[in-house]
Amino acid sequence: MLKAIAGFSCLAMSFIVTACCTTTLEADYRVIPLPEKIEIRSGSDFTLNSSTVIYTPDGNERLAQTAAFLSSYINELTGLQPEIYTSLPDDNYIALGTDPSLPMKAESYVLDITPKGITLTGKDDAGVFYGAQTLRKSLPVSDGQYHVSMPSGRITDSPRFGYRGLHLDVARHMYPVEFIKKYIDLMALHNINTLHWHLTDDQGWRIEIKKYPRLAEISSMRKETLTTHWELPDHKYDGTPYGGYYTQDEIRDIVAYAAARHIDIMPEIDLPGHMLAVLAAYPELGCTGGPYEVGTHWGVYDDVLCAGNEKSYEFLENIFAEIVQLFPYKYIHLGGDECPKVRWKACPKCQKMIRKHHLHRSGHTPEEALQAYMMGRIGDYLKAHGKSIMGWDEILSGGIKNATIMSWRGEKGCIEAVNNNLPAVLCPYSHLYLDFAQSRSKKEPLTIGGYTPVEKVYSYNPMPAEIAGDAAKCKLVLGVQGNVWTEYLKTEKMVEYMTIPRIDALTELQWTSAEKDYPAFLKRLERMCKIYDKLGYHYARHAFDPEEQAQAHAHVEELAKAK
Ligand code: TNX
Repeated sequence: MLKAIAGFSCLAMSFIVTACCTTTLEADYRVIPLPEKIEIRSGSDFTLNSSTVIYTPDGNERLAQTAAFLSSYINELTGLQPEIYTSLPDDNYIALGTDPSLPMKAESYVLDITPKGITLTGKDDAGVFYGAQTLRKSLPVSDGQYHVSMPSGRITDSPRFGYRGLHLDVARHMYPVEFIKKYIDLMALHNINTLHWHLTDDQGWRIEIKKYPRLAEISSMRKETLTTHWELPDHKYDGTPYGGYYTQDEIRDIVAYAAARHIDIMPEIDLPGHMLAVLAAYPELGCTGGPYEVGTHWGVYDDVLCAGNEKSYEFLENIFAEIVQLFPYKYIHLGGDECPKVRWKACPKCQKMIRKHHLHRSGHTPEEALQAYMMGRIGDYLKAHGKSIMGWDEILSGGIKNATIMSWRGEKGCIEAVNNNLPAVLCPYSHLYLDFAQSRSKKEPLTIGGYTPVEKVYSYNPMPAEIAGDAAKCKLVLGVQGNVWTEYLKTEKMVEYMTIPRIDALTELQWTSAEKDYPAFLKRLERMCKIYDKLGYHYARHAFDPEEQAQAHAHVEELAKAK
């Protein structure tokens, strides 16, 4: 008996000790991307504790979803798990709501923090989602369960650009569905709203197309992969077949997963170059008829889709008939990059097509005009299906109309596009190719080359000086994107290592309008890294290494001087 009482009292004691010792840590609203305006009021804080609830109005499914996300975000970091209510309690709440009349841009939000509760008002549902991301990132990170003291005040925030993209190449290397979702989660954490999904290339076709089963059977598999750098002599191959593809069910699942997180997926079917994998399965679509094999090394191949053969157009239209069903986003990316013209020059069918459509009198080289003709025809097909097209900046050279230009070879493409009244997205390889090396150290894993440390990404000014003074032209710059090409990124860990934390600098370019302050950014980044640790993301730490910092800084200064 005595023993039992002792046992009981001991248990009770430890409970009280735990309860009274729940630590309270302080939130910090200076997150990444930095909100537009943070005003702190003096006086008492709001305390996030085990009785805090999230209120979401009954009947709004999108907000209910964000409420569920927010509750799980809070749980991941603090161990607390706020319940979700559809009636507003008197106090200790985080209340979600929208107000379309807020005099702010789409995707904006206001957070009002008082001792009684937090009110998160979005201009729209997406705004509420971004407000929830800000709350999440403002939480301190520690072990075990803890309460959070949230300073009273007001946060007013809107994105600088409407198009905030991150790209992923799954053709050179591919990753399981679970990883694509983890990548989407990473994007959500950074307020990035568009996944540019590069699904096809010379080295692999990664999407099931019911009408053309050989794409999955043949085009998705390569016999081996280059293991050395493509520009160095003495190429070595691993001798191991590599491949795979996403089924249409998997694609639908991923699209829905992204949509729940306010992320659109823009599929890219790269054409008419970078299509060797297709030719391996359907050699009649190439100018020479083959034989062809799926690419095993990186770079640019001369064999491209024959643009003089009506069958190529029929093939593309059939492919896109399935693509438009799978991806609800308004844009389809048609590639258009790096398409050598040697085969077309020697191909009677291509030459005949050029003459038939008077492309030799277009003012462009006949073969460039032929590419523009092909992209234009597919573009018209897509337009008839309610889509708009995007393409790499090469498509400007044949005189394309009605396309959004992705400017990757510097800013020239963007400038030319907006001067011709075409919208553009900036992703110059000089600053926004996240497959480039982040350090010059010999200890780095093999990469494609270049040198793009975090500070360099951060230093990029995402508005070309040539058009900055012209408001109408600036408006045509829809946004900014970071590209993750995966020739050398064999594993999921490598993708994370290359993407994080450069994604943090990227999101500041996309979202934040404030003056740059790299040292302050680094402090905020340190806190983000704690979140990465907790969520199990692998990331690069060069930005915190004094030697790397000095090299990166010198490089950025040099570039600024050279300008
Ligand atoms: C250029 S960017 C390419 C890709 C490569 C990348 C490597 C573009 C439109 N084409 O095919 O993977 O460089 O950085």
